[in-house]
Parts: sequence; C-alpha cells; structure tokens
Amino acid sequence: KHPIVSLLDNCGVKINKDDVVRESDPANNVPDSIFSKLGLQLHRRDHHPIGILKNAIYDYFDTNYPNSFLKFDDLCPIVSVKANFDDVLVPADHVSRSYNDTYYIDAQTVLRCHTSAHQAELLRKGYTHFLVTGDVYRRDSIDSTHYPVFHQMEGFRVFSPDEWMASGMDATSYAANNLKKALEGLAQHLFGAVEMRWVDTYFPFTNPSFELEIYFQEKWLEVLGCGVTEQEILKRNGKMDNVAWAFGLGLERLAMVLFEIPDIRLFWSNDLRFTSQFSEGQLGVKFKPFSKFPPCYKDMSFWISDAFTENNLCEVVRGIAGDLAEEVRLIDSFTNKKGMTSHCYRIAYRSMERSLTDEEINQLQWDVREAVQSKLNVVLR
Ligand code: FA5
Ligand code: MG
Repeated sequence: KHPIVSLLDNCGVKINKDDVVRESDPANNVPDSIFSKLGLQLHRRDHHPIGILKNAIYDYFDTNYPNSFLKFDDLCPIVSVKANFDDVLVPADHVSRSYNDTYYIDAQTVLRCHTSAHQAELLRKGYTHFLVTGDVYRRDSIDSTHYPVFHQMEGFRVFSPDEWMASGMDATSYAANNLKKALEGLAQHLFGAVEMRWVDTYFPFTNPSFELEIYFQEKWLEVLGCGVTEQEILKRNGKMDNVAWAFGLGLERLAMVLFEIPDIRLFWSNDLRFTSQFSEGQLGVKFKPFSKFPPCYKDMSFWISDAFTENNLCEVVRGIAGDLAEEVRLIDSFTNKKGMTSHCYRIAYRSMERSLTDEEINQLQWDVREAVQSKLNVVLR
C-alpha cells in the first residue's frame, strides 16, 4: 500500500486515490523524498525538539490564557487549493500558488504550505481561540534554515467588541498591540533575554502584518509571521462584528534558537547522538555537536533556459544527494552578447553523521550534473 493511501484513509480526504499514486499525473509534483515524510509528525513526539517546543508553547498559552485556546495537532496535511489559498485571500496570481513553490497532489489538492490553511475551517466551526500545529510543505531553497518539510504552529484569537471598546483604542490597534505582547511574552517564556526585532511585512490574510526576527549565529533569523486578520475572512466565516489576530510560528527556527541546533536537517536525523540529547519537558538543553566534518564544495555552471528556477534545481539536488546537500548557492551569473544567461552554483555537501569520501562526493556531483542536464533543460558548461 502506498504510504499516501493510508494517510488519505486516515484524513478522510475525498480525492481519487488512483490519481495520487499515478506518477504520471501531470499535476502531481510531489517527489518520493517528500512522500516519505508524510505522516511522520515530528511535532507529536514528546522527546523530539519540535515536540518539546510545541509542549512548551502550549504551557505558555495554558498559563496565560487558562482554558481558552483549543489545540489541534492532527489535522490532515493534504488540503484543498481552496483551503490553502482561496480561504485566506491569496490572489489568483500569487507566486505561492505556482507549481514552482507548492506541492500539488492534483490540480485541486496540495500539501499545505502553511497552517493558515485551517483558519477558515475552524472559524466556521465556531472556534475563536485556537492553536494548530502541523507539518507543512514547500518547494524552497537549500540551506541551514530552509527545508522542504517543516513545522508551523498557527495561533488565532477572535475578540468581541466589548474587549477593545473598553480600551479606548480602535479595534485594529488593540488587536495588533495584544498580538505583539502575546508573542513577546512567548519569546520571553522560551528564551529569556534574546535579541529580537519586529519587521513590517505583507501577507494576503492580515493587515497590518509583521515578522519577528531573532539574532542567531550572527544573522537575523525570521521565526514567525503574524498580523491582524483581514476583515473579509471574519466576515465570510460568521464573525462580522469582531476583530482577530493570527500568527504562524516556524517551529524549526524557534527550536534552532532554543536548543542551539545549527542545521535544520538535524531534525530529521535518527542518529542516537542527536536524538538522545533531548528529553520530554527539557527546555534548557543546548545541543552538543557530535561531529564536525568539513563541507565539500562543488561548483557547476550552465546556460539556463527561460523555464529555469532555483527551486527546481534544489529539488533535483535533493533528489540525488538527499540530506547530504547542505547548501545550494548562486555564486555567479552573467548574460553574454547573444542574450544567453549562465549561472554558476556552488553545492556544499556534508553529512551530519559521518565523513564522506572523495569518491562518494565525486559520484554525487556526477549524478547531480547528469540529472540537472536531463531534467532542467539547461546546457552544462
Ligand atoms: C506564513 O506561512 C504565514 N502563514 C504565517 C502567518 C500566519 C502570518 C498567520 C500571518 C497570520 P511565512 O511564509 O513567512 O508565513 O512562514 C512562517 C515561518 O515559517 C517563517 O517565519 C519561518 O520561521 C518558517 N519557514 C518558512 N519557510 C521555511 C522553510 N523552508 N524551512 C523552515 N522554516 C520555514
Ligand atoms: Mg516569511
């Protein structure tokens, strides 16, 4: 039985299962490496850093808002295009809808690219305070803080008019204020003192919208997005006279800061030297690297075609090298007189668990070159 079929059974998703497993379905762009992650639910393992973090966030909400936030951590990651995009007002031409950014099972069904996919459904069911934790899927770049499968926690809170009226503030400022206080409190609860900053941003489903960044490994790391919910979403789902805030936490990013985990691939490691360092309820643990093998860099140059995208390249690289690919970075690009554009990418190979031999890396790079040439319609130089 194909793993996705049992998953669909459990989710009660009504789509044609034959379509899902038919590799040739033109709308299906989900590779095996992603299929194999479906259903693993790292966020439901109490000894895994993601599960430990989820429970710590639950504690914060239970303490500060007793008996108010309902928790969901088992909603099906396979959702309709409507739930993932339309219901949260993502415009028809928004890049996130493209096959380049999102994994499609068929033309109407995707692997959710954010936990916001559940907002409207839960609002319609009448919930006003909820947390939704789950695995989310995106075609994305390759580096230490990006992975095509990761975990988010959505938070949503609806206010009734008397709540902001009493404050003398307008509804939007009241909600924005309350949201920032809630998340600053969460950061304080998780990290104690930490260097952080708010950045204004845009989401189709909130206005105003913000991101929180934390200073980590000498860089600003974006850990969450949030904002005041667009009135249209409330209106469509029976909350016309209310105001609400919402957030989406990047759980890997927060766990990297909390446990000092340097690379996002480690969350998927079954190596006991990783897994044994964490235990249920233990927030104070700092990860001790068990090996520091040097990365090996290989460069690859090619003439691109119009259809070339970096996400496609990254997926080909992951398809061959899996988690041995640590980073794929554009290091040079130029266009010649004939209008042809050349890109040079540097791939860093490194195992978190062992040292790689020269033969192994050369073979990987050879296979990557072959695959890039045959699948991406580019001309190697
Ligand atoms: C969203 O996904 C919004 N749905 C969040 C939101 C919810 C905003 C509710 C407003 C209201 P964004 O694409 O920025 O936003 O992702 C949220 C977080 O997920 C990021 O801040 C980051 O911490 C994490 N994240 C994004 N992409 C990756 C990735 N490839 N690997 C690991 N973490 C990621
Ligand atoms: Mg973002």
